Amino acid sequence: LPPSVRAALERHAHVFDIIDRPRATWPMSVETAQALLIGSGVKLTGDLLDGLPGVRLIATQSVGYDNVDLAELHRRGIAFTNSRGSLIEAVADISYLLVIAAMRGIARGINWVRDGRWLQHGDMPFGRDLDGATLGIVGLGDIGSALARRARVSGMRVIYANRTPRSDDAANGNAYRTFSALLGEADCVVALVPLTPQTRGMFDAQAFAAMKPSAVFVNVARGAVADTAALLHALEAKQIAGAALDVTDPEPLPHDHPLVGRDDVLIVPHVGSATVETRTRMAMVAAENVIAYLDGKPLLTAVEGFGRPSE
Ligand code: 8YV
Repeated sequence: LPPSVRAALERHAHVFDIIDRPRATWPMSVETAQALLIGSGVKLTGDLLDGLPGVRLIATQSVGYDNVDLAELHRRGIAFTNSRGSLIEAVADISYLLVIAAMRGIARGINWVRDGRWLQHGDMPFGRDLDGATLGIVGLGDIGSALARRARVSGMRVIYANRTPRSDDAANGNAYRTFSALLGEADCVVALVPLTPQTRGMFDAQAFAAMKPSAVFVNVARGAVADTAALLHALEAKQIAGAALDVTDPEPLPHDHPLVGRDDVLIVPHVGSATVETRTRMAMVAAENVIAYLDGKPLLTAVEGFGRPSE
């Protein structure tokens, strides 16, 4: 936790760190803990909660919560909040960066300089214009809308696939498509869906085969919404022209993984929200939820269906 956030929490509560510490070394008093603050790297299972019988609220300093066993929380009547709203612009910036990088072949450019191909061969193969190209966003929520705004500045046309079309299309200029229509039409496909049983592996061999061979794939959602082996195959078979990934499956991705170092893949290590300002804000939203809970006040950002039992 950033020191300012920890200090805010300590004004209201006793704070214990249990992360990465074996259960046997947790302080006895942790059994009386009323709230648990986590990040998306913590696998939250019933087993973990068994050691924290007093916890009535869990606050995650993340938007995604595929790491949390919601059924277990529901069964135990535990309230649950995320940090939505606190990272939209930072993640949209990284998404935009990866869209540009994928379309312009920036991974190849970095390798071209580093391994001497610039000296040896001169120009590298050309990339593609964003201006006039079609951006396909799969999962158009707050982050996707912020990415769409940025993409339009570069002259891109924006189409999107959601479970249901949005009512603000006319105002924003985004056009709804089915998932399969989007795959066949977009020059750049961006994954922005949460990881759920329905979205796990939705970018599979069939999805990549449906994309244009000139199109690129960007993932800023969760690595597991794409089938990693299918992505690698699609790149090797030149079914798609490239990829740029902020998230991978697995994470961390080993440095000798076949996706690493390729000319047609740029990978950054899950840094979408990783700025000083945004990470502090995300932690503060989680802390403010904890404080609201302890003070008996309404939670700020309860996940739907997981408010205080009284709400
Ligand atoms: C962070 C994220 O990596 O919010 C999310 O869902 O994936 C990222 O912002 C992480 O969650 C920090 O805990």
